[in-house]
Amino acid sequence: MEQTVDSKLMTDLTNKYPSKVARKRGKQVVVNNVGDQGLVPPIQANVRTIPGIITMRGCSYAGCKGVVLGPTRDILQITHGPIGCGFYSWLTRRNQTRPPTPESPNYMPYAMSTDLQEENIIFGGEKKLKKAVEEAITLFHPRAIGIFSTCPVGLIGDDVHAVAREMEEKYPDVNIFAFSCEGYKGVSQSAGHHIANNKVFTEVVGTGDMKKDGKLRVNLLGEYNIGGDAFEIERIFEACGVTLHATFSGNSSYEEFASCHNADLNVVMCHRSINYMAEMMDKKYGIPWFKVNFIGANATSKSMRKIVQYFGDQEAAAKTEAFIEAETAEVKKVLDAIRPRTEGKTAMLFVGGSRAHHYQELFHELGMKTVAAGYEFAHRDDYEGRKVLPTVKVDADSRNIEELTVSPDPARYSPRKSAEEIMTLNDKDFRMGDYEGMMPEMEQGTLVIDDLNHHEMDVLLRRCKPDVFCAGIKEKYVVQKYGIPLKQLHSYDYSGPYAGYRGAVNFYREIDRMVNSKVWSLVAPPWREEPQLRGAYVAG
Ligand code: CFM
Repeated sequence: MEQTVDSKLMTDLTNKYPSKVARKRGKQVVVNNVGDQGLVPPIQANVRTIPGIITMRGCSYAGCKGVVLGPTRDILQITHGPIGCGFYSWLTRRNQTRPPTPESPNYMPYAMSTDLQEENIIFGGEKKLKKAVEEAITLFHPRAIGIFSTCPVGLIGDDVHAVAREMEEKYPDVNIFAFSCEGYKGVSQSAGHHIANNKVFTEVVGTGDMKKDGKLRVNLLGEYNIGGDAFEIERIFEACGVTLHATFSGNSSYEEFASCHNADLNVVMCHRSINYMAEMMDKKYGIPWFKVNFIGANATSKSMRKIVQYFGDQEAAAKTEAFIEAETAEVKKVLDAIRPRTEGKTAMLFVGGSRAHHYQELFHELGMKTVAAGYEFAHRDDYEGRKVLPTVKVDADSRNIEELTVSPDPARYSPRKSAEEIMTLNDKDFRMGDYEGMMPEMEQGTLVIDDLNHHEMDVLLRRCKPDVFCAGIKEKYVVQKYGIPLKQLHSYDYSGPYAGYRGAVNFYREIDRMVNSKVWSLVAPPWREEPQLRGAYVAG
């Protein structure tokens, strides 16, 4: 494929649109150019999708219930809404969990919903919600219940928070809280992340007192155990002598959330979905954070080294080095065999709000070039780095989501590192409380597109013919009909893990199979023969 983005491609992407739409989309399509201090061209992000365009995005309910809270096993989650919302958020994301004992509560295999009907839309659904809460308590005796609002709940005005309060008064042993995460609340699922962070922070964090053993206690933020990623990361932490106190929220429990203020460091994997929590915990408890990435063998080693160096613990540092040496030797064996077959091939990644960046590491290890990438719903800081935060425009849609004012906890605020210690760490390139974004790490002249849509994807595939396209289930079969393999980077195509060392090996093997299979050249898309589908409508 042509490596440089020619101006013709840039025009082709938007020339089918009415001029106003083309102008708007033009601000979300950028040719990368990394200047001094990682400065990159601005990209428009986190704005409404233009009506009529087929976006890849999801909704606020999905971001709150599905993404942030979904992977927690013992907060009983009730979807207040029509059955479809609950059904389609029922484990389709492939987040896994492993309860400590077979008797430990695990509500994840269930889809609990109030199943709102027309009658409830007309006369209100609060009574039904109360009944659902009572039924859930009688059946499961949970410690906590989360209620999640869907679009119609907001439209008819059910007060889910009043219901939560009333039910908590009746059942004081159960922590009951509700999320106003109606699907339409923001421009994408990103709004749901923020709503989830706020509620978990005010209703759960700091309410427990469990403290796990170990000298190096860390919370892992923004890791959701898709395809078993968290299990691999847990294996690595343990081998390096690091205690994983709480994960938000892969393989997590309510008690871990409630007592996460007892850890001494927060590391952030998915910046987009959970940066709010990291910032709020720093302000309230004095726990600093930095960005990590466990996608890619090199990135995993780098992240583990940073974690043990933060604590300055010699014993853990030695353990970590020995572990990294042994693991990377295993990874190298596989990579050496595969890389000659993948070297020089091209990839495009259009996923969510962090994976389009993280997975470039794995392609880099395979010697493949990421020629185009973009997020569905990330904000400018995820593209350009947090340094642009002061210049990010706050529009009406963002203002809709509450920004909590957080101050130091009078009893429990205790800065884990002094200002001087933070400075020393930053001198060693720790970038405390920072994220440099995706674009500064991408090559010059590569293409970055925010909120890619179906039409633009079509143009990219026809014009550039990448060796592999990474996106989700909505894109998968269209791309494959073009004769281009698609790797699902949301659900991992029934596979995984891809995190850590073992995950990297899984990924290398699968990409090798995909980009070297002859089967794709045999695919004849239906539209090659018949570009327009014809049908007849018979009335009566
Ligand atoms: Fe974070 Fe995620 Fe992602 Fe995300 Fe998601 Fe996901 Fe994703 Mo799908 S939290 S932003 S809202 S890394 S569900 S585990 S794969 S779009 S790139």
